[in-house]
Amino acid sequence: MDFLAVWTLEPPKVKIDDIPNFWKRKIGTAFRAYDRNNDGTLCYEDLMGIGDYFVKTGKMNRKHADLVYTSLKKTAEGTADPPCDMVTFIRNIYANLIKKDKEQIAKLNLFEVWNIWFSALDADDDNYLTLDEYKILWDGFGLDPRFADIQFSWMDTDGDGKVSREEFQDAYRDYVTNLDTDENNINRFFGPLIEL
Ligand SMILES: [Ca+2]
Ligand SMILES: [Ca+2]
Repeated sequence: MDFLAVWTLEPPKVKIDDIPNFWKRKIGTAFRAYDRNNDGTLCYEDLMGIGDYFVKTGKMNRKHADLVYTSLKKTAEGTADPPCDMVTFIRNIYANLIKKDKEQIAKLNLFEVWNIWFSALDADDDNYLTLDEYKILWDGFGLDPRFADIQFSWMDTDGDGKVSREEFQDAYRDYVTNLDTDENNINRFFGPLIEL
């Protein structure tokens, strides 16, 4: 299961206005990246459309492209029907993240998806992402390429010029679970933040 799929769990009640704005922008930005056809709702076709792009552009061999589909299908688990709008998406993720039993959330293995993504992007299978390997993700999600290297450097916490599996997953975990409202938090896992 993907962290973002927690929106499908029965959420405790929470008002959208009570959610920190900075965090809302982060999750809204993730929503926008997944909403491939840009119609304001997230559905199964959006997710598969992302997978198709990776295959179509020929930037991945079959084995790695299959990993992309595996990952996207996990994100889609339970999210295909009905299509989800952005506000529902943000509110339900927040409600489940903040209010639900932490142990229950921990059991869901919510970061597995980005472990698979890492394998998909690691073209030479050396267990590290170079900037070029990483840029495939930005291209596939249609993110502004000008900021890819900034995010890459931010994730490379040990400064060895490569992003390890741990560094990659830590960046995702921080992005979705860090409620810090400090605008200086520059983790941009899904590209520049949208305004809400
Ligand atoms: Ca590599
Ligand atoms: Ca590194």
